[in-house]
Amino acid sequence: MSSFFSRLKKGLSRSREELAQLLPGSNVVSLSDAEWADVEDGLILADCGAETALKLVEKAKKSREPLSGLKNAMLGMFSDASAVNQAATGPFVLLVVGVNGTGKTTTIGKLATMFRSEGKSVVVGACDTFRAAAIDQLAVWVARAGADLVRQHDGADPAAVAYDAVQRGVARGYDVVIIDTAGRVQTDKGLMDELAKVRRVISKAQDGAPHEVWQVVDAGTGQNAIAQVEKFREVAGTSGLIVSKLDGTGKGGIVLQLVQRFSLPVRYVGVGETLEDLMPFEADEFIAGLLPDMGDVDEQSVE
Ligand SMILES: Nc1nc2c(ncn2[C@@H]2O[C@H](COP(=O)(O)OP(=O)(O)O)[C@@H](O)[C@H]2O)c(=O)[nH]1
Ligand SMILES: [Mg+2]
Repeated sequence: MSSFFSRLKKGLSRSREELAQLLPGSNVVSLSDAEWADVEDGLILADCGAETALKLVEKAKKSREPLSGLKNAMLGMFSDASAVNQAATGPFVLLVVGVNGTGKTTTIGKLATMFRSEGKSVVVGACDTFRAAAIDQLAVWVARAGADLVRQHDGADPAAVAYDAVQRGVARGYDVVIIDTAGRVQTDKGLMDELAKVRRVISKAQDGAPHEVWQVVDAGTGQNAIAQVEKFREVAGTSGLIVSKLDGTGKGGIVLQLVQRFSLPVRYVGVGETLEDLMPFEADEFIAGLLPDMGDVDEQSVE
């Protein structure tokens, strides 16, 4: 078992243990309606949301075996992830967006590290210009990753910094440009307009950019994550999700709910605070972390 997977599994342990109480192993061929209702409640407690929980249970009920039925119902919610959109020419430009504190800057450090380990050159634009501390925090991550930074003074226009960063990426032949942005609540119209402007300006600096817009969602946010993705997708054109802090939530059903609602690919998950704690999202690994395996179930029934 990879250490990443074990951290994910540990992070999701609360949901898994609760669901293990409700889902018997392969020796049981059916659950009563009351038992399925308990499973549905368990899924809601795991952050799946009422609508997704109902859909999962309706599908799983048709299966001959409850646990594998639920597993397959979950897998069915993930469409085959489309490939990441690539740049036709020039650098791959990635805009990273999301609410305050979700983990954008940390995730950018992790992504820059990953791209560097693939031998790619990376420049990062510090467009969270509200606080000097935010720029300094990003500078530390970027230096550790071995990437370069484009910054201006604090208070500078974020769109101007984004433009500079993409232009630098094009002019100097970088492979990847990543744009960090200030966190913003999706209901703040002024800041959301500013984000739309950042996006527009990026497209002026390079045709076809940004190639991807990844929204970082904190797994611990609960139901508000839905409203966040809805609004950011509308304003910034979110094209993929990164779910951070899956090491700490104890839950994780929010991932299923987001995927079911928005059909957006989950590209990566964050499982810790260091540069290495980012893993590509794999639906089957994730589900294996969320649901009890036969071993867990058997342990339960032995007790
Ligand atoms: N446990 C855990 N903490 C994380 C993860 N990603 C980010 N954080 C922490 O979340 C906090 C906010 O992160 P930051 O990158 O500054 O968020 P931003 O405001 O979206 O840029 C920091 O304390 C990070 O260390 C993660 O995957 N797991
Ligand atoms: Mg930040």
